[in-house]
Amino acid sequence: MTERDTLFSAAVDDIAGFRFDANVVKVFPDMIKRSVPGYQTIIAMTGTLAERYVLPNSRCYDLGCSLGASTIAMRHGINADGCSIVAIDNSPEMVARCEAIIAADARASIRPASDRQEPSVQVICNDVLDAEISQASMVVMNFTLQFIAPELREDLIQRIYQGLQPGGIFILSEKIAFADKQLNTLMIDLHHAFKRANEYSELEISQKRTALEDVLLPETLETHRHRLQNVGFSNIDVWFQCFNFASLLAIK
Ligand code: GEK
Repeated sequence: MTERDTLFSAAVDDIAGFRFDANVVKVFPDMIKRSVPGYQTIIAMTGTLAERYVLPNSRCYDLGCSLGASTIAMRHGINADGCSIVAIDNSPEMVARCEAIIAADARASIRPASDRQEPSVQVICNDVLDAEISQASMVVMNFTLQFIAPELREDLIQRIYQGLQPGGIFILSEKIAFADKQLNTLMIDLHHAFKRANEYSELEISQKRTALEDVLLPETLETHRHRLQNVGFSNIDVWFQCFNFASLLAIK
């Protein structure tokens, strides 16, 4: 059972930088659904893309897996045999809960013996910057690059590229910024309207914004595109966008 996110509903004197701790884990599914426009669509389509792109005997990666929503979508979508999914997050509290959710999902979705082999799932507590990525046909990084120091991002994307097999797919979902100031303000306002419509108060919206200020560092779509091109991806485009949230796909 997921709890309702009320983490910032009361006034906080000293808003510390946002951390993915036990309190966040408890409310995470509610928080992300009510905060990220299109989250459920992006997760569902991750499964559809897995069905199309994941090759037999390859690995899939969910980088910054949180509670494993993308991992479960991939696991359900994959049709190829002999695949494994590696889900990585550096929050021990997230990883512990993710393991329990993945185990419950496995029990609930046992298929008849004649069906395709169920992909195995390994949940690892690690920094994505230290993760080894190899033999991959699909790498998903949904709303995680935004938390990595900008100067370390290209190196990580380079390693993802190197770890993918030719024809493999990389899904990168992020909160984005806009170079045009007026558009940037408009998109932030529209996002706040989305949060208000999902019953977050003005206080919750403003305190969360402060908590994320130096922690979540969005970049423009142009910056993301250039970085993906620089490391070698050949086919790159946005497949989903709502306000200042977007998902890109890049094919090796
Ligand atoms: C979803 N993808 O539900 N290494 C590993 N994990 C990290 C790092 C890092 N350096 N930095 C942050 N994280 C998920 C949602 S949430 C997005 C991803 C959000 C982890 C962090 O612990 C958290 O679980 C996740 O990245 C970001 O589709 O809450 O906005």
